[in-house]
Amino acid sequence: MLENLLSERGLMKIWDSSEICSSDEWEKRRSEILKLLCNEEYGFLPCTPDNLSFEVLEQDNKFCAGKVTLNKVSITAQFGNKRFSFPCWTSIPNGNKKYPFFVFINFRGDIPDKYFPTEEICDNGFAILSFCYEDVTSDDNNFSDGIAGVIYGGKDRKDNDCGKISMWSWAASRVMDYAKTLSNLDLTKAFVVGHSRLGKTALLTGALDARFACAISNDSGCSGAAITRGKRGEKIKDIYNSFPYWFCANYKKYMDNEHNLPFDQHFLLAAIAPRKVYVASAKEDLWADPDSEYLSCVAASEVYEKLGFTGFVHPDRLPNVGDVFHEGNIGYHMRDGLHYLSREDWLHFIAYLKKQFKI
Ligand code: GTR
Repeated sequence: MLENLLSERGLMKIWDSSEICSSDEWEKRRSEILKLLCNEEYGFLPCTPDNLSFEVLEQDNKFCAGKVTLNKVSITAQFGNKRFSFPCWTSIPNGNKKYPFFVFINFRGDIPDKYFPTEEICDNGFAILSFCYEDVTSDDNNFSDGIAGVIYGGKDRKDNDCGKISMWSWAASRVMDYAKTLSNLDLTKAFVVGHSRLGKTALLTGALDARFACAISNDSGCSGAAITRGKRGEKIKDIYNSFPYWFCANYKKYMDNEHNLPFDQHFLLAAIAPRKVYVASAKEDLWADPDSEYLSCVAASEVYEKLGFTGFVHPDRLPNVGDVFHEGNIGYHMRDGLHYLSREDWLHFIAYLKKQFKI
């Protein structure tokens, strides 16, 4: 059944080769895919910093009944004679271990926050490093504030220069740079997470930055996990008209023209392979289109299988509320309710990671 649905939607194969392939061959194909995604959708970051520095600004080592240390840290990037700083918060259990950890791209800087139950995450044996996306650059057409101001400095954006999603993703990788300086984190178990526009950002981060062992997107929808060919709800035209600044200017070529995209969003999921990717949907989030998010997982599975790994383990049907598919390198669940990053979503992410990484 699902094979037919994929071919009705005219989905492209990610990799021509029909046989099991070596990881070197995949890395070559993967870098072509990353170039396509950056050139046509998210844009390239025009420059990289010469130097990074970190400073702990505040510390509370009695957070969560004394079980957790909460630090506020300033991350500073130097670009020639310009500098840019943004705050990040680290919540790390107080035990004597190396903790697996989330890098969480959030809408707000609050700890805890309605989108993340900090204490419960830490009680489950995870640390969490979070930042507020608008501390990096504003969520609007202003390209003169935050990191946007530093990298563009009043210059026009070229058609393949980065939009805001790429900049938020850049910041998530700088948080990972900071994580590398901490002795109580397990760097082999780093997971990037985001919801909605920040779920799109988490997927891009997982694709570009191989230090993340899993990228988790919650309700990321259009230009995130959901395939665009045949998508219901939000389409490229809707998203580009409302949020042109999230993308590079080239993306507008595909408004009402999805079939000419030289890829689809399952390429973004696959670009994370052989590392893991997790897609979470909510039944009533019709603007994101749960079926298209699910079909993207089905289509991305091809790459894991050609590499000789388990891809997406699922029945041959569309998803229902309560489905939890945690067996493969692509994890998935669909919960009841609306567009939201809920406690239930976090508990599924945690269960998947515990199972897959033997935590
Ligand atoms: C919507 C947008 C979606 C989604 C959402 C969000 O307005 O159309 O693609 O990203 O915002 O981030 O909450």
